[in-house]
Amino acid sequence: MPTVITAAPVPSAVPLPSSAPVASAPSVASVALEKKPLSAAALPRSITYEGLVERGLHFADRNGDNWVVVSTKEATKPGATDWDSTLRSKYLFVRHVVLDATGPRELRLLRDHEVDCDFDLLLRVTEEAFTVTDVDADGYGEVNLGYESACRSDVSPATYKFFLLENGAKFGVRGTTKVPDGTTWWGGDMKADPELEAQPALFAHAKALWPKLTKRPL
Ligand SMILES: [Ca+2]
Repeated sequence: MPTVITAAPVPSAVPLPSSAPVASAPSVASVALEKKPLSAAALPRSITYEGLVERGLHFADRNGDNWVVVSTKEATKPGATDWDSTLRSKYLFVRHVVLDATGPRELRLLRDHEVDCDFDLLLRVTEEAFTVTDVDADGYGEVNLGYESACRSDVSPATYKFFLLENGAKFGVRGTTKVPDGTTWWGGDMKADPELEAQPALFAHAKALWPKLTKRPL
């Protein structure tokens, strides 16, 4: 089973070493989703990112040497009127890069944000969902990424999104978390992208994960 590799947040201004060991490209016939620990300090200098590195993945597949960097950036500004509190914004960046002899080649950049929030701002990647799989056994790793976001002053369901990033393609499920509401439940709806529904193995994987990722304890 793939393991999730987490990096402690560090300021982007911290100099990074020039390179890290590069995994040898596996054969097409036997793709091992080999993972190596990834800390921000282990990121090759050629792989750039915005804001602070929150976590990362490093694995080998049919594309070669894959790096995934999750970073975030936060900002604040004054409210529009005297009685408005400070408005907070948070930006999420997920960059999937293949490193080959000529340098980094970006397969996908996923961006999202929660902006100008004057309540409780939430934009958080689910640690246990951040991993790499190859459930359709095509030799290309699927980066699993789930995160919730909200700007709210109560305990209502948050927006939840789950993506599989595979060889530059993005397959998504969008919906909400499922939260207790007295003796019943509130939220938990999900809608898959048509592109995901067209991929049976990936769709089954995402559907199986969805309730585990989105259901909050009573
Ligand atoms: Ca795959």
